[in-house]
Amino acid sequence: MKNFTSFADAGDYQALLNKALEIKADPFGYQHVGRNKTVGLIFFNPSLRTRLSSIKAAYNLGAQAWVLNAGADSWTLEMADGAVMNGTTQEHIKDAIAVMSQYCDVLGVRTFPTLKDREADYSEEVFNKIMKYATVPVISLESATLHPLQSFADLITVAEYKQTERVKVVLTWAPHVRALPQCVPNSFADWFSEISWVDFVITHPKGYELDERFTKGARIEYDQKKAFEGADFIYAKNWSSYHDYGQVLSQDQSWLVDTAHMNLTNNGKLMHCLPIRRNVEVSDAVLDSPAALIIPEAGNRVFSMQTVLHELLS
Ligand code: SN0
Repeated sequence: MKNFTSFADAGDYQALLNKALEIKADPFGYQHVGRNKTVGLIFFNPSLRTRLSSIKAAYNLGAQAWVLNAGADSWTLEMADGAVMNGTTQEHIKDAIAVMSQYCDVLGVRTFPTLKDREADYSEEVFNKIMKYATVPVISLESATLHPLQSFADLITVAEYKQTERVKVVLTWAPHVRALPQCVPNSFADWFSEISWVDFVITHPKGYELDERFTKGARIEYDQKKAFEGADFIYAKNWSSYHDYGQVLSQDQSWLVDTAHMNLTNNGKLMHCLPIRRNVEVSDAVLDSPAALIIPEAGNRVFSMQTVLHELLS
């Protein structure tokens, strides 16, 4: 592994998953790998789980971590190549990232989509610029289009809770009050469409089709109730439209995942990456039931990060 930005970087996913389960069973057993190493983390957007689980992962591995909130804590960064910097931006991203690379052995980066310019977002303009200027391995802490550490944590969670050899995993669109990125569902599809022991189904209202580069021919079922039948895992998430880029096309409350929905499943578990708008995306009754895996799922963010750090620092 050279960088970690998508499923493709995971290589042999089953081997990586086994490594994560090994590390989880003995979280402090690999501290020789992180000894005298520094993990840098730069955030261009808010974070709770990613920030804290990354610090905890570094700590478990015997490494140190620092965090920079770009913009808020640093100089205002210029992104445009060749800019005449006589305006409000104070430091060019090329200098900032090259300097930060001097202060760490691996750099985690969070960027977000504009949700306005699909071309800029889906070419990962900002993230790729950072990759170009970094001189240490880069980990995506969520880019404009993907969130691979979340998907890897989701894979760990499904592997831990599955009761049968093969499982049916359903990614369902859920309502929301704002326009959200497609990163989490793109990434979930990028990973779960590839897992040999998963029957993967995506369900959403018409118009919410994701980029086929990530869904890779996965089954789409527009009837949510039909999709839920026999499911072992329900992964709820809102996203804005990819085709009608960044638009909210529906707020249909019948898509809210409630107990009646869960009763259609095979005693299915409910997953969500968090943060969740309770009683908008999923009902309290489901989120507070034994079917909900949201807390252990968030806990696994430590082990997806720790495993990736282990691979990049070994
Ligand atoms: C992020 C998203 O990409 O959907 C979380 C990613 C881990 N969620 C939000 O931005 C939610 C914001 C809100 O207003 O609820």
